[in-house]
Amino acid sequence: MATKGKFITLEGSEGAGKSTNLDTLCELLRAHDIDFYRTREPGGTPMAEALRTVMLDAWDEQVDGMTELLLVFAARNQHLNNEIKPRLARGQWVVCDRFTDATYAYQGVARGIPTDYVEQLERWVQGDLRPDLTLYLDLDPAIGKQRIADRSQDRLEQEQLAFFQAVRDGYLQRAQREPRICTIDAAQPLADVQAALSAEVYKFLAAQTA
Ligand code: Z5A
Repeated sequence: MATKGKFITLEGSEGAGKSTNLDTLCELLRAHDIDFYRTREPGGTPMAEALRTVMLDAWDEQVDGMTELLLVFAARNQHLNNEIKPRLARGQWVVCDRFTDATYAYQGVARGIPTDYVEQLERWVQGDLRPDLTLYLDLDPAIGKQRIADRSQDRLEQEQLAFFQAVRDGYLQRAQREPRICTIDAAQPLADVQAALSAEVYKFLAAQTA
């Protein structure tokens, strides 16, 4: 396998089945004897997890989109320096539940923060580090909302349908621009979603050994 670890991210709007399909992805990597580390954003270190709580909690005041943007990049900086970069450097793979494509979709398109601001912070915090592969689970947000209707919802999950439609538009725009993003139809039955995800991962693994 490669000497530098690979960085794989999973994205999708709420109810798309990220948690379920992350398990599938991890099983596939395990079956290929790949040493990997599973983590998530915002979060992934004690301090970044604390920032996640601040970001997702309900507050008795308006939360500005720029505040969200700065919180996610503060958490990301901590996560990158303390966990992600050292692991990749020593050859371990990293599987991350959401990363900067989420920032473009949620804070950029859905909150209306200029893309240029997201790009500047991305350059500043990440340098040239980008995921090697991103699996995006695409789903009509109306279906996603139904799937998670019976669970308690954080501040972002309480947003209206129009917000999640904008999130989806944001992800689809990213997928058009970035060849590393594989879009998977998450409205299919779970077994079909898992098969589609597995096919993309096999293609990626084959390319590493070619
Ligand atoms: N956020 C941000 O704003 N900016 C950023 O830069 C970053 C994040 C990095 C936390 O994310 C929030 O942070 C998120 C974006 C924001 N807020 N929102 N909204 P998170 O990833 O922790 O939150 P989540 O979206 O709620 O994740 P989740 O729970 O892992 O995702 P899920 O897609 O809902 O997954 P699930 O639990 O696997 O699936 C939901 C249900 O659907 C469950 O009952 C499954 O059994 C069912 N399911 C799954 N697949 C299927 C299929 N194919 N058919 C039928 N039913 C299915």
